[in-house]
Amino acid sequence: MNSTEKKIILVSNRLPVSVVTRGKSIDFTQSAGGLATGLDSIYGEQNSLWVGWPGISREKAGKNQRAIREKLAGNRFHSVFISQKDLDLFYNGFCNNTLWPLFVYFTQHVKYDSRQWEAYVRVNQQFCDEILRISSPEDTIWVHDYHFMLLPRMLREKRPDQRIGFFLHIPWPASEIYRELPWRDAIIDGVLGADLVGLHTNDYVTHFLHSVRRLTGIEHYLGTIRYKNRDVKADSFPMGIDYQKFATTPAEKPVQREIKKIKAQLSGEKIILSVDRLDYTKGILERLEAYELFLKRYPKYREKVMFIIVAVPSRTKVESYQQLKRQVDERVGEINGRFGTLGWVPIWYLYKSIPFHRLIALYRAADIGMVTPIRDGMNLVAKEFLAANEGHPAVLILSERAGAERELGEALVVNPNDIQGMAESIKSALELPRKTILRENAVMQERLKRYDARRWAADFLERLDKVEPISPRSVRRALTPKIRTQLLKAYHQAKTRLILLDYDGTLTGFHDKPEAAKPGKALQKILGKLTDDPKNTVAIVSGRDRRTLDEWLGDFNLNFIAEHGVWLKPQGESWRLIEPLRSDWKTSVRPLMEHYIDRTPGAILEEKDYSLVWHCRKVDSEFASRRTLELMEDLVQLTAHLSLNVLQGHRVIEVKNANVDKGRAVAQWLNQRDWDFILSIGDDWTDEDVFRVLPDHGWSIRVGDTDSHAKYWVPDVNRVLSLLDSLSGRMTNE
Ligand code: GDG
Repeated sequence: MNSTEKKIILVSNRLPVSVVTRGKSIDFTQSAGGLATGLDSIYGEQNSLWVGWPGISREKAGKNQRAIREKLAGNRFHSVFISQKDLDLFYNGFCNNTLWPLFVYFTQHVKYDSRQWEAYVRVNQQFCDEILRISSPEDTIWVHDYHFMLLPRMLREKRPDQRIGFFLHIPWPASEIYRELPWRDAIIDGVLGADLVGLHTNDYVTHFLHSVRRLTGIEHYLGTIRYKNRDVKADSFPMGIDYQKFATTPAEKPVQREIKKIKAQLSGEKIILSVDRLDYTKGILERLEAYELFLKRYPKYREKVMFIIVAVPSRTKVESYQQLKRQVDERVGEINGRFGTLGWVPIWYLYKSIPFHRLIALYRAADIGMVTPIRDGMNLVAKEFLAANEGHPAVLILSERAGAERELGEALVVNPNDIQGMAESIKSALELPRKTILRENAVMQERLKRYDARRWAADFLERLDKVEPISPRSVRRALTPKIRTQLLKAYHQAKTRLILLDYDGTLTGFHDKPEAAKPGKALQKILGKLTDDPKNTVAIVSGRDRRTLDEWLGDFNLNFIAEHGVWLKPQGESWRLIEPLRSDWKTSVRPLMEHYIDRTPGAILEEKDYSLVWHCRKVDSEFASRRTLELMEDLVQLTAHLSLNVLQGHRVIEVKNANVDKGRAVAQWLNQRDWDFILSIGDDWTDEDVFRVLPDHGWSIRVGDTDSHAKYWVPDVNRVLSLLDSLSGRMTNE
């Protein structure tokens, strides 16, 4: 591989191989698990590098670290060694004791431990540093799974233009569950560092977008979220398998031999098979119960069927897994003891990982595949089972809670908690006509063949390539360092300057309570410097009431516009109305708005001299949007014959006299003279009225990248302050 070529960097917790050291010898074994098998089939075809943990702690690898790294590098695997302490706290801890159980709805197993969270941050940072070291900004980085949900943001901070994808292999839970996580904001922010967020099914995408909206208040548009001035796209990509491999391997000799061996040990019994990691989400105990009920209900099938359960050891250091292992051992023993006869064992139970060719032999030897997880992001076993049985009448019993069910609706679909239903489905599967099975399977096999692992990965990477995090329009309008320099130059050359500044969201950030946005020291200093310059006329063009502006900013040589243009106060004069206005309409509008306040906990009513404002910044965002819509409709109807404007902004509705706006108010200053330099900065729709009336040579800047009449945009309040600060400084070449 040419190191200067663009690479695709895959990042996952485990590399697809694990290291085993015995004394001086270093061996590698293939790691089992959905992610490893899925990506393995596409890896190698791309110019790629796979970054992950090689399955051995830093301490255990000891002096062998270098040798392991070098050996794996030959296969384009880049090893990141994790310390034993972090493996406990990060992997066994935060990943498998917090994120995993929460995301698969097993809240009874969730543990919240801030030390484990700190380790999660630490290991994400460790991977970030390593990736930055070995990659270039042109590479595409594809981060996988719940172990690295902070990584996209960490990378983005260092490399704003890097292409970053994130795929979650487990479900994204309903927002009500996700909200339980103490670190929910950091995790959402972390994931939104990516350009493209992939999930297995549309349900998970919906849950993800819902969680984003509830926690950040940001709405999506057709799956695109505008976050921190970038577009992040969320979409579903149902992971496929290497279909050809699973469909052709059964014909191979070692597999055929293995099938014969299996059958030779039986006396013609039908085989029911299940293959999973030993995990509480996989529904193994419920499946055993269903099998037991089936044997009880239908004695004629005793000695005619047998159940082969392959349970691959998984997360064996986690207490809940150890407990599950004991329970499964016990239940298998009970069922075998109760129903077994001298010549018949109802369950063969294998607690180990088996070689690939034996797995395929089992898939092919089986008559029924029972895949009944309580929750599963996708479940590849179901797909592999079907692929291995092309032209062969094997029935798939599939849980409706596996992501795979969305593509495999022709299977016998069951509710994994419905023991009776599952017992009945075993009977139905045994009695289904061969023709029906082949017909239904063929439909599913065709689908799996088309959208296989390669298509899945290619689809994701192509979409990632197409995401335009910043639209061409935004690029054109961004206040780049070059334009900033031109602005500073124009400012310094001017003898008369007019500076029109909105307050909230422009000079200070938003707060839940409108009164908490008092100017801080930094802002006071900047305003002091700007207003002390005799060439400057500075006006605060705000929606706030007169009293607040006087109280907070009255000591500066400022001009004021309050209540979105209702009140004017030129410097050194007193407040006056822009024109005679009426406020008697308030008596008919106020009761309606108060009614909505009563029905919307957290909403508040602000009363200004000539306007009424409904704020719902503290209200849950979905609820807030619903109520805002309803209130808008009622207000528009109520005010149809009054000379009023009903304006909807970001979580506010303001009712005010028609024809009064900031644009009209600033005319007072704009028309005073021919200004050499005019600058207007604002962050919302009320400021658009100002941008619209500026003369051509005026500089207009909107905070945040949205559709606007402003010529330029800056991302946040800090950029505004730094710009204003540099206006009052000396001209530099920044
Ligand atoms: C996670 C999500 C999602 C299993 N036992 C043996 C063995 N395997 C292989 C199977 C299959 C893989 O492991 C298991 O994949 P699953 O998808 O069924 O489940 P998870 O490991 O929980 O995977 C899951 C997946 O990620 C992909 O996104 O579908 O929802 O939980 O490929 O063949 N392979 C061998 N011997 C075994 O004993 N050789």
